[in-house]
Amino acid sequence: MAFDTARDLLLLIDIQNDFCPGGALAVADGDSVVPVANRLAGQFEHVAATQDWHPADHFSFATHHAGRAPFESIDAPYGPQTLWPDHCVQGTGGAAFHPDLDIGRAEVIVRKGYRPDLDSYSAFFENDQRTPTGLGGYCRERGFERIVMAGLATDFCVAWSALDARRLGFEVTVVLEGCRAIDLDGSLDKALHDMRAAGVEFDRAA
Ligand code: VGL
Ligand code: ZN
Repeated sequence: MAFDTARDLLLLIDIQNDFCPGGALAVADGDSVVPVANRLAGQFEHVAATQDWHPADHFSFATHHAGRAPFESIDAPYGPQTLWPDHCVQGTGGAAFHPDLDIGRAEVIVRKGYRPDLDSYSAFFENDQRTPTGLGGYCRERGFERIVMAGLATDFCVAWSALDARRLGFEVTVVLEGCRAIDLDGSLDKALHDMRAAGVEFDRAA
């Protein structure tokens, strides 16, 4: 991958214990993104990260909805919402970054999904697609033009972040070897298709 260290931001998405093997919403092979993320972090001048950060009893948890099971979909006021096992509860070990993730040089860490009644996959907008997290403004003010992404999960938080970043006018490169998917009912194929259609580029870590 060719870098422009001044205008590129590496954004590491949700590389947290609950999305890794043994976690509450484990993504198959999720921890294999850690060495790739660390290699990338060593190459970029500017690094940022996101952290899924839910209150207990969050709206996206199946346990919040009587009679519902994880991975079912419901109609939320803001559109369809997949229900998940309880995960990434604020301050718990599951919400912590993977212990081997080299996050020390992150210049900003954006937490998302903290509103009790609204989920947030994307690093830029919550799932109503209108409530900003502030990262878009941060990136603009910092003068970043391209956002390079890796993390978990390819078909949810990475894809939604990539699509929103394109919508905001940033160039986006996703490093797929540094991503792993949940892949629910074809969600990975759809995410890859949507990202390609939106002009997201794909590259390998060096
Ligand atoms: C994510 C489902 C629920 C993700 C977060 O990081 O992709 N997926 N919360
Ligand atoms: Zn979540």
